[in-house]
Amino acid sequence: MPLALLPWPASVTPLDQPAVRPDAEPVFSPVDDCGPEGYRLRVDAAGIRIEASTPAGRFYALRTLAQLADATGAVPAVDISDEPRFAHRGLMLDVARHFHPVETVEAVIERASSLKLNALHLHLTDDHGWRLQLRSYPELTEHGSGSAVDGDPGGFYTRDDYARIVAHAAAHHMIVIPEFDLPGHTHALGLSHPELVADPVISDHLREVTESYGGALPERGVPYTALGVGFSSLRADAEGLEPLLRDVFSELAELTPGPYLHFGGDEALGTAPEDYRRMAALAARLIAETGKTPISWHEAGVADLPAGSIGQYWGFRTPREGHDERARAFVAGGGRLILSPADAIYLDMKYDAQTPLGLVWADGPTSVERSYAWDPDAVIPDVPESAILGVEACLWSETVRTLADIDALMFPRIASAAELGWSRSPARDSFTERIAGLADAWTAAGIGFHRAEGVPWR
Ligand code: TNX
Repeated sequence: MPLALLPWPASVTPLDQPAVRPDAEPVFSPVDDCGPEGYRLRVDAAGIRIEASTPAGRFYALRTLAQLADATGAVPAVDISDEPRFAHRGLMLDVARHFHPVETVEAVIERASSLKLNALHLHLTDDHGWRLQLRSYPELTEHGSGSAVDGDPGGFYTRDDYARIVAHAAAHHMIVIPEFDLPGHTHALGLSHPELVADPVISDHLREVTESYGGALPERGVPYTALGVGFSSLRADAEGLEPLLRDVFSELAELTPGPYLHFGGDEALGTAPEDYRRMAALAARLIAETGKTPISWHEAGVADLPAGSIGQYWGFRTPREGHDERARAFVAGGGRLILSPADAIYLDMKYDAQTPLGLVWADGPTSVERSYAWDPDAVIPDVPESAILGVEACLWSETVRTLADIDALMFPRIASAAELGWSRSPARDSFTERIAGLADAWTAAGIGFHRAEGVPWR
């Protein structure tokens, strides 16, 4: 049986000594050579010793220790030296399609940090809802947060709620990356600011989606509750656009201690290319003026962005339709990439045809095996590893209403993103066995994981 460690550490040496008793307290030593998130952990007859250079490193050592402990709390003798491959190991949660209350987000933070993820990306706005109350424009939530997909109840975070999420994340060594998505995905913004949005663009594709999944076509001024994307757009020529974007991004920057703000930029199918480039460049510039680094989905690589802007790639493991070219534009501009290949780590894809929740557009269902079958280094050709900031799994919430739904789609596949983001040499042969080895701990923590095929569950 391999040790049930996930992600797999940089170096693990089992020691031929008895396990250490459950009540042994770890002894910490600060050192200066473990890096910003690394640690060393030695468990032997002398006890449990941890070395780290930062509180984050010490936190990760304790996460590893928790995974090593058996049901009685005894820990096998082992010598581990560890540090992450990538600085960014993220999880995106969509709170716009369905709203998820603060307690749920806190539970998601605990789950993600147990696998050494360090960033929570909150998709705060979309066609279905504007989910963050702002002092500068309270009407955005007043008119834009009342409903959700399928006409389910909506909701929003107050500034205090958001501060609670940020603090809970920080206590788990995670940053929050908030996203206001534009210029597409802005129907909910138009409910309070009709002068800033164009009429919905009703394409054949939108009609097809509406016919297969149900619901109504989008209508100006009416909350949207169906599953289509790409029909809404901000108006590049609207006079009030720049002042509103300046204010909302400044307020978001004030509320967010982390270094990044995300402005979306995906699937703006209802926006003329020239207008798209203008609005993407505007949003990125306004974010840079707050002192934060802009992140956007890879489409925005066509725009003129501030140097160092980060691109988030959501194309497939083998890029199609020039998605990799958009991504490379960020690297050419001195920025880096976050990899979220949709056919591997979009957690909202079904596991197989029988999965009750989830979608299938990313090349059909995503098995556990497929979620793990890729290498961050190999996705975008002609990009050096130094240009990859990290890996991020995305959980869109069209079909996701509760923490139980989140658990069922997130676990076990989040383990793939966690390992590929952390481990320089993923232990591929033992991956599914290590997942099975964590099942009892997940159950004890109340995590309703999916007993997915391909994992040797006991
Ligand atoms: C694509 S890929 C989206 C979202 C949807 C998701 C559903 C990308 C950046 N955007 O708008 O919610 O698919 O899987």
